[in-house]
Amino acid sequence: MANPQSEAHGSSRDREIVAARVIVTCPGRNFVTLKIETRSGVFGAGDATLNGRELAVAAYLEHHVIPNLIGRDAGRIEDTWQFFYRGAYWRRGPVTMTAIAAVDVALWDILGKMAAMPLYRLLGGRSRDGVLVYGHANGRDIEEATAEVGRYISLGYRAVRAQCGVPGLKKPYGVSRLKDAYEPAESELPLETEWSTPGYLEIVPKLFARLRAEHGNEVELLHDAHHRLMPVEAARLARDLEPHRLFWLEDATPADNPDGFELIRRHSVTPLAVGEVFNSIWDSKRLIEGRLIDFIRSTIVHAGGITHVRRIADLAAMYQVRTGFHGATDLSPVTMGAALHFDTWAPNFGIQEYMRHCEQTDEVFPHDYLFRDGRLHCGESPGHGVSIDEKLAARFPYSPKQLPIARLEDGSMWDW
Ligand code: EZ4
Ligand code: CO
Repeated sequence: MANPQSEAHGSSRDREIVAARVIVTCPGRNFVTLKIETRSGVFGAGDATLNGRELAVAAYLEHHVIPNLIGRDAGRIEDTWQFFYRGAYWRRGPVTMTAIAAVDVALWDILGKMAAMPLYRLLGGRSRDGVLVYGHANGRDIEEATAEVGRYISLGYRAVRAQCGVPGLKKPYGVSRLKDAYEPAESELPLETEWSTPGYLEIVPKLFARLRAEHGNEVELLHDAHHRLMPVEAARLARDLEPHRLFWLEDATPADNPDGFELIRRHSVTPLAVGEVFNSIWDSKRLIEGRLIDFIRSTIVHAGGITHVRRIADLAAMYQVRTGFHGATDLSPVTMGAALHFDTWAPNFGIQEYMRHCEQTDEVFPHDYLFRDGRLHCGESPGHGVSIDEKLAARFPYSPKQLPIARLEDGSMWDW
């Protein structure tokens, strides 16, 4: 039995999980949230959103996770993580690891509230004053993308990801129909887009030459190739981009086979980032240990929560690889809140992606983080500082949406 004297913030009876529920809502886009409640009435929230596959995670949580949560001690975060990871027998995979992440983040949130401390303090305290973020500047052509980068700079951003359309392609990746609201999952069945690598390899170096000429060298510039290149093509792009000093080139080639990154490395010193689709430390082990990347993007919601991503960050730190968490709008404000606390602590933090959510989303998920001078700042409220307004959430029913797919001109399926 635990010594009651050491239980300054509640006994194990107070910490007992008495209820947990899944909330699916669509305030501008779909989100899945897990809310856990203890006997003492403390609530914790965890994001469980897997873009385009939301209901698979919701069902996993409802049928296979929640029955196991009831009656457990909310303070046993590590044991609960191990229970759902080892105990399922079927390890890893995006659905399982997103469900585990939702539980883990909700439990860290509860721990923070019980300890009356913001999450970053539980992790070990502040390593920096604010979290460098990058925004998304998209344009149909070089002109438009250049103007968009300028708009971000004038909003105070110090780092901007730039994407532009490829001449001859109808619907290139990353180009929004509405400014500020780039939402790739826009139709019930996947939108079919087309892809052609030669035109892309031609235009991207021109875009960055123009951006440097127009906006100078101070702003950090990033680019996302979205897993569309063969390793040798990625090597060429990385080399062509060297004069423009990118902060990183993201997802240059699919990382299913990490050997591809060795080829890129051999030819270029453009920094490389990968991992937004990873869900486990095992996805990045060879890339990190082989020093084949500079930034690891696996993020809290899709890679097992704070408990697991901390292990990834610690492994990365040993090889001077820094973090650069995925932060698109399909990651809910709950993930953004948790990520900002993590970023505030992590000694090897690099940068945080930040696509602003729409107003409706912000209203459904009240939060205390804020943007100032190119950085995001986590709040000081206990836990991760993000909650869900369930009444408001109920007004936005789930709306099935899938991510687009890409095909080559001859109809072959390609990586979107
Ligand atoms: O396409 O989040 O770097 N950000 C990205 C995103 C992803 C979406 C997928 O759900 O690549 O825009
Ligand atoms: Co990306």
